[in-house]
Amino acid sequence: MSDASSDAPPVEASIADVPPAEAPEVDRRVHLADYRPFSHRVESVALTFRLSPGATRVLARLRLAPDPARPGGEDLRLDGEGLRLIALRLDGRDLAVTPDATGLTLPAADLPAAPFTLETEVEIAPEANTALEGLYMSNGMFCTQCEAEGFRKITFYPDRPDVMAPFRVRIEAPIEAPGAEAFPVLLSNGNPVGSGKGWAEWDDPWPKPAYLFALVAGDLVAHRAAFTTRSGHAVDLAVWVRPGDEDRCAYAMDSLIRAMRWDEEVYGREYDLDVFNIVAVDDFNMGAMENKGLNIFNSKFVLASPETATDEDYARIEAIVAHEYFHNWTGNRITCRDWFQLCLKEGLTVFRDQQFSGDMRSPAVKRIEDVALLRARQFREDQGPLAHPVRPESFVEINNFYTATVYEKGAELIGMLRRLVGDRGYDAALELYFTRHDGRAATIEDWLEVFEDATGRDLAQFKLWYSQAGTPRLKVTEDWKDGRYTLNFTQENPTTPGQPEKGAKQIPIAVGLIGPNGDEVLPTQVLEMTRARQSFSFEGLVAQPVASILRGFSAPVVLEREIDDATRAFLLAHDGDPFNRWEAGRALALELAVRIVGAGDVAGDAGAEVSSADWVRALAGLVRDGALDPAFRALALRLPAQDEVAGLLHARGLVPDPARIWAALRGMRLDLARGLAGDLPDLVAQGASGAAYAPDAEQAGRRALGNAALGLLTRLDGGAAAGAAFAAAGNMTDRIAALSALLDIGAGAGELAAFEARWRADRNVMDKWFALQIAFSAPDRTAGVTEALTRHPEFHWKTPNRFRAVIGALSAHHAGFHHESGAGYRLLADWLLKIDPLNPQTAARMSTAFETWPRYDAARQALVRAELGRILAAPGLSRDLREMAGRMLEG
Ligand code: B3K
Ligand code: ZN
Repeated sequence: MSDASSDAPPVEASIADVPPAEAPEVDRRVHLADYRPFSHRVESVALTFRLSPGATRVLARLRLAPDPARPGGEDLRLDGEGLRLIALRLDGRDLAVTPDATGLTLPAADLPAAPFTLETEVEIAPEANTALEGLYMSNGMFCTQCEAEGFRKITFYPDRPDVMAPFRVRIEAPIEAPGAEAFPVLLSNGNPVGSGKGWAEWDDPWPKPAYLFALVAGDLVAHRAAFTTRSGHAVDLAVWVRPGDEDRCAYAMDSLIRAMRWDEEVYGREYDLDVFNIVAVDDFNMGAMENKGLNIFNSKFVLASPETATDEDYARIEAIVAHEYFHNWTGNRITCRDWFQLCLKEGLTVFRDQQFSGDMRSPAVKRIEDVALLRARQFREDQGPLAHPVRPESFVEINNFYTATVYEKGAELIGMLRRLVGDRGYDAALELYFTRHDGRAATIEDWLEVFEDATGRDLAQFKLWYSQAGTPRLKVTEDWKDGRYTLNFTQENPTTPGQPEKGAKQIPIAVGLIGPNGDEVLPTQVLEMTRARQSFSFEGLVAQPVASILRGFSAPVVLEREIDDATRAFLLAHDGDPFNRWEAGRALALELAVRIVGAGDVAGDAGAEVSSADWVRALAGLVRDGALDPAFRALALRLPAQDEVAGLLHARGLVPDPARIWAALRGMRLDLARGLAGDLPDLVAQGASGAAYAPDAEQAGRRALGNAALGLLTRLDGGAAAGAAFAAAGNMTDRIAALSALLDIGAGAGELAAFEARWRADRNVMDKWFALQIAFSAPDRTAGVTEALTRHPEFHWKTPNRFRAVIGALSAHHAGFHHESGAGYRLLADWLLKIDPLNPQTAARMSTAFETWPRYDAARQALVRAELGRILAAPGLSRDLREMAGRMLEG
C-alpha cells in the first residue's frame, strides 16, 4: 500500500487552464444498457489534503493496472469537475493533458501495459462550494458529501461505484495563527494511523468506491463509547459535534450501539474497523451519509435532548443512525455496480432499518407508519409524471433518483421477497449474498440470483417489480356458496411515463378469515397471485366469513374492494391483524371524506348531508379500549392527509378541490372531537406521565395518544387545556403538541412569541417554529405567512434545513399550496429559482411539490404549467432542476 505521508508534491507544471466553473451543463443521458466495466483496476489510492478554505490542494496518487481482459489497452478516462489542475505525472513523468469540463482522458498510446502510478495535484475552493457536494465548509468546518458523484469535485478519479480501492489519506490542517487551533480534529475513513499537530493520517483497508470517501476537519468535541463485537474486536465509537452540543449526543450513541448489536444478532454482520465515527454538520443536503467508518449526519438527526427534540425526532434519529450503520454491509462491503442499482443498497437498507425500529419499538405501529409514508410519498410519485421503476433505466442526473420509489418501494420489494420465500429462505439468501458478493459491486440480477440459488424459486416474474413503474390496483370480489368461500382477484398495472404496457405481477396477498362472532377461523396465509385474474377458494366453512385481505400490507398495491361500512367497522373491531385493523379505520375515514367532499356542504360543521356518526362510533370503541397500545390508538385517531384524499379522488376519475377537502377534514375532526368529548380530558391526563422523560416507545405512545386527544379537545374548549399544557410542558414533544393545537384554532400568538424568545438561538428548534406557523395557517393565508417568514431575520435561506423547514412547509400545506390564487405555486417557483444556482440538489428535490398537478382542475393546471415553464426558461438552470421540471411538464 502506498503511503500518503511521503507523497512529495508533483512539480508545479501549470499544465492546464481551469475548466470554467460556469461551463455549460452537459445534458448527458445515462442508460443502464450502456454499462461497460472500467478500463483499469485501481489498486490503491493515496490522498493528501492541504486544507485551506479558499484554496485547498489535493494530491492524489493512484496505482492503476490495465484490465488484463483488454490486451489492446484503452484510454484512461478520469472524472473531474471544477478542479484547477496544477500537476499531472505518470510514473514520475510530467504529462501535458488539458482537462475538459467533466474530466480528463489519457490516450491508450501514452499508457504503460504494466501497472503504473498516476499523480495529480489540483486546487479547489471549499468555501465557495454552496452546492454542498464534494468538499465544502459548514460553520467553519470542512466536510464532504460524495454520493453520488461528488468525489469528482475533489480530485480526478474514476468516480463510479464499481471501481473499488483501499484509500490512505493524509490531512494537513490550514496553517493557524499561533495559539489558535481552529481545526484540531481531522477525520477520514478507516483507522487512524498517525497524527501530530496540524496533521493526521487514516488508512481504510476495505476497498471502497469513491462515493464513500469522507473527510472532516474542524473544532469538534466527541461523545465517546466503546463496543466489543461478538468475536471480541474492540471498537472506539465517537459522535462528533460542535462544542456546546455534547450533551445532546447520548441518544444517537445509544442507537448506534443497539444497531451494532442487532445487526450481529439478526443478520450475523459484525463491524470491521477499529473506530466508528459519526459527525454532525449543520449544512447538509439530506439526512445522513454512510461513508465508510465516518458517517456524516445532518445535525438534526443526531442532536437530541428532551428539551429540544420530540418523540418523533428521537425515533427518526434511531432509524437513521441504524440505517447508515447497516449500510456498512449493505452498501459498503457490497456496493452497487452502477447507479441504476441504487435500490440494491437503499431498498435493502431501508428494509433492515424498518425491521430494527420495529424490534426496538412496536412492529405493528412501525408497519402502519411505514405504509402511511409509502402511500403519502411513493404512491403519489407513482401516480404522477415522475413515476419511475425501482430500478430506472436512464437518468440525466442521478441525484434526482434518490426517491421514495427507490427507497421505500425498494424496501417493499424486499418484504415481498421475504414473504414469498419465508423467513428461513430469506435468511439463507442473505447469508449467500454476503458470502458471494462481499467486496464486490453487485446488481439486482445478482441479488435475485442468491434468492433463486438459496431457495430454488424462479424469480423471473418477480423481477418485473424492479423494471415496471406504477402501483398495481388489485380488485377483489367474493363468492359464498355451500361452505365454500372464494376471493376473486384482478390486477391492473397502470400506464406510467414511457411504460404503456405492463405484465402481471407476482403479488403475495396475506389473507385471514374471521367468523361472524369475530373469531379468526383461518389464520393468516399468503396467497400467491401470478396472473392478471386469479381466484382462491376456502372450503369447509360453517358460515360466511369476513376476509381480512392484504394483512400487514403484504404488497405495495391499491386494494379495491366492494365493502360496506358495517363490514369495515366489524374489521376495525375484530381484525386480529393490527395493520388491517388500523386500515379498516382509515378506509372508513377516507370514504367518509370522499362522500363529504362530494356532498356539497362542507362549510362549517361537517356533512349536513353525510353523517359521520358511524365512523365516530367505530373509532370511539377502539380509542376507549385500554388494552390496546396507546401508540396504535393515536395512529387510529389520525385523519387521512388532504393530499391522500386528493389522490384517491383523482384515481376515481374525479377532480379534487383542495378547499373542499380541507373543509371536509376539518369538519370530520370536529365531529370526532364532539363524539369523544367525554373521553378527551381523561385521555389527555393519561398522556402526562409522572416519570422523568424517556424517549422509549411506551412513553412516546402514551404522549402521542394524550396529545392527539389534546388536539381534539382544543377544538371544543377554545384552547384552555392546550394553553395550560403549553405552560406546563416539560419536554419538546408536549410543547409542540400544545402549540400546534392552539395554532390549529387560530390562537397561540403569545405562545409562539414565547417559544421564539426561548429558542431563538437553537437552529434545530427554530426550524420547527418556522414550519408550524405555515402548517397551521388558513389556506388563503399560507403563501402570505410563508412570504412574511422569509423576511424574518432568522430565515437563513442558504442553510438547507431552514430552507426546507419554510419552503417545504408551504408545499406540504395541501390547501394552502394549491390555493386557487396560485400564490403558493408562484412563491415556490420564485424560491426554487433563487436556490437553484447555489444548491441544485435542494432545488430539484423541493420541486417535486409540483408533481401532482395533473390531478387538479384546468385553471390550477395552467398555473402550475406556467410556473414550470418559467423555471425551464431561466438562464443557467441546473441540470438537476431542468430534468425535474422537464419531466413534470411532459407528464
Ligand atoms: N446514501 C445516502 C444518500 C445520498 C444521496 C445523494 N444525493 C444516504 C442514505 O441513503 O443512507
Ligand atoms: Zn441509505
